[in-house]
Amino acid sequence: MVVGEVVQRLERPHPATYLGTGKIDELRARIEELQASVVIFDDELTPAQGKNIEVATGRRVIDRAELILDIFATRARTSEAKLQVELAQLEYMLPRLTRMWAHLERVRGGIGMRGPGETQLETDRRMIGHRIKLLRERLEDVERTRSVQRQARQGAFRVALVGYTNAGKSSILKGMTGASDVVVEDRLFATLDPLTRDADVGGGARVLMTDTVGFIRKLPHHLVASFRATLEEVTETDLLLHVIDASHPAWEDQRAVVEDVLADLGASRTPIRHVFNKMDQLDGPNASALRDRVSNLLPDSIFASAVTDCGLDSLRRELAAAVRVMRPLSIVHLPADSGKLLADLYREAEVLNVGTEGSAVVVRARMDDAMAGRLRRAGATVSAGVDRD
Ligand SMILES: Nc1nc2c(ncn2[C@@H]2O[C@H](COP(=O)(O)OP(=O)(O)OP(=O)(O)O)[C@@H](O)[C@H]2O)c(=O)[nH]1
Ligand SMILES: [Mg+2]
Repeated sequence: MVVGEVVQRLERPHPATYLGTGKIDELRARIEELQASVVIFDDELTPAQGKNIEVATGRRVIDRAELILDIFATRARTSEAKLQVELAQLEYMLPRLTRMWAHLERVRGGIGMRGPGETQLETDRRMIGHRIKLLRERLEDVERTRSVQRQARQGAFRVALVGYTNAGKSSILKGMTGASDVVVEDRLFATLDPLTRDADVGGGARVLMTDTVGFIRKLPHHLVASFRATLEEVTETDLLLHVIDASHPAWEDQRAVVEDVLADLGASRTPIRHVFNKMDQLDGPNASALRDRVSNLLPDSIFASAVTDCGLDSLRRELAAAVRVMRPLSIVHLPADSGKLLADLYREAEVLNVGTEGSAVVVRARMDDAMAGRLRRAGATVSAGVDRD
C-alpha cells in the first residue's frame, strides 16, 4: 500500500543521493511519521545512490528498474521468459551486490561453495558471473531457434503488434484470430512471450500476426537487452502495428516511448501503422476530437476496438489492403525444370495455387516487387493477377 509520496524538482538528480540533502532529511522524517517499510523511486538509481539512500533512511530502497524487473519475474511463465528475466535481474544486481545481500539469499539457492580466501561477496560475484555467462549462452540458442522458425514462416505476410503495456495488443490478436490461448489481462506486462497466429483478413488475404511484450516509460536497459531474442520479431516483419490506447490521457507520451524503443531495436525502417484501440471508451465528441487530431498527426491511422462487435473490421480491411499493395497477386509462368524457383516461391511468397500450361508451371502467388524482379531475371514471366474484393 502506498502511504505517501515525495516529489522534488531538480535541474538534475544529486549524484550521491538522487534527492537533495534537505529533501533526504524530509524523506526520513516522512518515513518515520508514516511508518513506511519500503521506499520506491520512480526512476533508475545508480548503485551508489541506492546504497546512500538506504543508509540515510534505514529502509529498503527499490528503484523503477528493480520494480519493473520484479513484475516481469512474477509474469514469466515459459522457460524462455524466465531465462530472460533472470539474466536481466542478475545484471542489474551485480553492481549492487553489497546492498542487495538479503535479496540475494533468495536466488543463491545453494550453488557452489566459497573458494579459499574469498569473502562471501567475492564468491557471490563469481557465481553470478558464471550464471550470467550460462544464461547468455542459453539465450543465444533460443535466438537461433527463433530465427530458424522465422525463416520457415517467411512466405507469409507478417504483422507484429507493438505498443505500450496494457494498450490491448493481446486483445487484438485474440479478436483477429479467434485464438483462445491468448492471455488478456488488465495489468502491466501480461504478455512476455511473443505469440504468432494466423489471421484471415478477408479478400483472400491472410497474415501471420505476432503479439509482443509491452513497452513502458524508462524500460530498464537490461531488460531490453535480454529480451532482444523476443523483440527481434519486431524488426523482421512486413508491417508493424503500433497499438495505442486511445482512451489513455497520456497516449501521446506513451506513443513517444514506444517509438524510442523501436528506434533502439533498429526497427525504424519497418513500415508502421498506428492502431487507436479502445475507441469504445470514448464518447462521441471525444472520439471525433481524437480523429481530428490524429488525421493531421498520423493520417494513416486505424481506429478500432478489440471488445465490440465489428470493432476490428477497419483493421481487417486495412490489413487486406496493405497485403494487396505490398504483396500484389501475381501469375508466374515458370519454365520447365525450375524446381529451385518453385522452392524459392514457396519460401518467400504466399503461394495460392500451382497448375500447368503445356510444359510451363503456372503459379498464383502473392509476392513483393523484389521477388517478382528476381523471378524475371531467372527467366520466368510475371504478370499481375486480379485480386477479388
Ligand atoms: N474497453 C476496452 N478495453 C480493452 C480493449 N482492448 C483491450 N482492452 C482491455 O485492456 C486490458 C489490457 O488488454 P491486453 O490485450 O492484455 O493488453 P496488452 O497490450 O496485451 O498488454 P500487455 O501484454 O500487458 O502489454 C484488458 O483488461 C482488456 O480487456 C478495447 O478495445 N476496449
Ligand atoms: Mg499482452
